[in-house]
Amino acid sequence: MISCEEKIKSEYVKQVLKQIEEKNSNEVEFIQAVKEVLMSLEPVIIKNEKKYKEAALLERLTEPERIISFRVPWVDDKGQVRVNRGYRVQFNASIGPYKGGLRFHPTVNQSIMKFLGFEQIFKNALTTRPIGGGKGGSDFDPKGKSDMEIMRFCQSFMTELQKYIGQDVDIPAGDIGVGAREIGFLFGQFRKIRNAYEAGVLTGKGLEYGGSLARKEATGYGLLYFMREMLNANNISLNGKTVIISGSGNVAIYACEKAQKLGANVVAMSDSNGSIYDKNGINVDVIKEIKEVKRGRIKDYLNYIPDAQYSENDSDIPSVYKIKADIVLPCATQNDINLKTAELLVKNGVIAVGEGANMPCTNEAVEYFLKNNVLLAPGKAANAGGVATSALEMSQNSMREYWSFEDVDKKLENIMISIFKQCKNADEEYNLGTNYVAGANIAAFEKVSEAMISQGII
Ligand code: NDP
Ligand code: 2IT
Repeated sequence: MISCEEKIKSEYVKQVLKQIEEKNSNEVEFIQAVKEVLMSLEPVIIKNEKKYKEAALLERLTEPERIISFRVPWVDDKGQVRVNRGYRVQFNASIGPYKGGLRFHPTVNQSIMKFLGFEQIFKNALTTRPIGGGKGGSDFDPKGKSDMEIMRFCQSFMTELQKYIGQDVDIPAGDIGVGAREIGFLFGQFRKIRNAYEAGVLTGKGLEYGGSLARKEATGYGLLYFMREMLNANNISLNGKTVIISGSGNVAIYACEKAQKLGANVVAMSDSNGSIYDKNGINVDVIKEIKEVKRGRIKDYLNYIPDAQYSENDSDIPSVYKIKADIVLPCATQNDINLKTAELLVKNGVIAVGEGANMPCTNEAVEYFLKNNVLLAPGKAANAGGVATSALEMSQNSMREYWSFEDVDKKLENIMISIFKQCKNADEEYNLGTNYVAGANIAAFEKVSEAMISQGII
């Protein structure tokens, strides 16, 4: 296979990529995300190379406006003092205040934060809402911690973070390891320190104190609305298709629920240990009970449905991807599908892949899917329903209103339809050959680059 760099035609893109690799040499995920975007932007960049180069647009786009890194000390249940590292990457606020989730996972580092913040700029631009790109989190591992430990950690994390956020400045939300429980503790601490009820400072809040109906469901539901649009545009129906989903967290659960509502048969889900296969279709209420209530492992599914099968991960191909399916929805974490896994999925006849997670496919896997005519719904577009509904939560907070589930869900569906149209239009305009990955990047870039140029060199 030709290496990615050899295909680059624009001298400007080549030069910027080289600089980024030199300056951030240990940030593997960040370099991966930037490479994927810049390479797919070539048709637009070549057209306007002089203008972008004079404005150092790509250099500015790939350098965060600000990175905050801080100490998070907390006391565990045994009275022992622990220290974690917290981050907030405020990447780009040209079209609205920084907006993006917080991830609590032991793998969190600056490279992961920067790749997520970078992708968020483009995703947020596609939502049609006025939100810029940011991301944050910590290398704190919530697994096995008591509620009191989680609370103390969140309070310490917010004691520092609150200096840098606000409803018109930067609005965090959830991501891996951060759900309603954590957002509640974070909001409580913010409110106490600031002595103000600034509801719009966080999204994904509980319904009792400013949260929005359908935010919990939004990323998974949105993924399926996008998938349905993409399949329909290619004369394929979702109805009756076999689906496998990696992950069993917030995104995976509501992707499963909506896929089933739209007539698909979801036969497998997973966590980081292994996967379950249920030929009769996954019972999503059981998954909710295991993951949302008991915070257990996917293996526990067998306690409820003994006929199902569990497979531990035992190779570099996660076991869930060994199950044959028409549609694959990676909803766990980055780089879950490498080239070897992509080859297996294609061999098994996959028609479409929908990225519920951020960057779940390596660049080689993306290229392989596209070459083999697999319809690929890129995360920046397909999982944008979560942040889009966060923006709807912010609107309700500003208006001091609550909208019904049906109202929010309908708005979400319309946003996802509009996002698919943006990807499709760019694909057609630039003759990309059914490449919604490049389509999404180009559509988002056109908006962000214009905003940045209009606002001068800042
Ligand atoms: P959750 O914490 O609710 O669930 C994460 C799931 O992914 C769990 O099943 C977890 O398994 C699995 N997982 C996490 N890390 C790994 C890993 N290193 N290897 C294997 N499996 C792993 O997170 P979300 O559902 O919120 O997020 C899932 C993905 O979706 C992430 O990529 C996130 O960035 C993205 N996303 C989330 C949005 C949201 O609104 N929440 C919006 C848009 C994108 P285990 O329990 O074993 O760790
Ligand atoms: O990756 C994402 O888009 C999210 N984790 C959701 C961010 C948000 O602000 O709702």
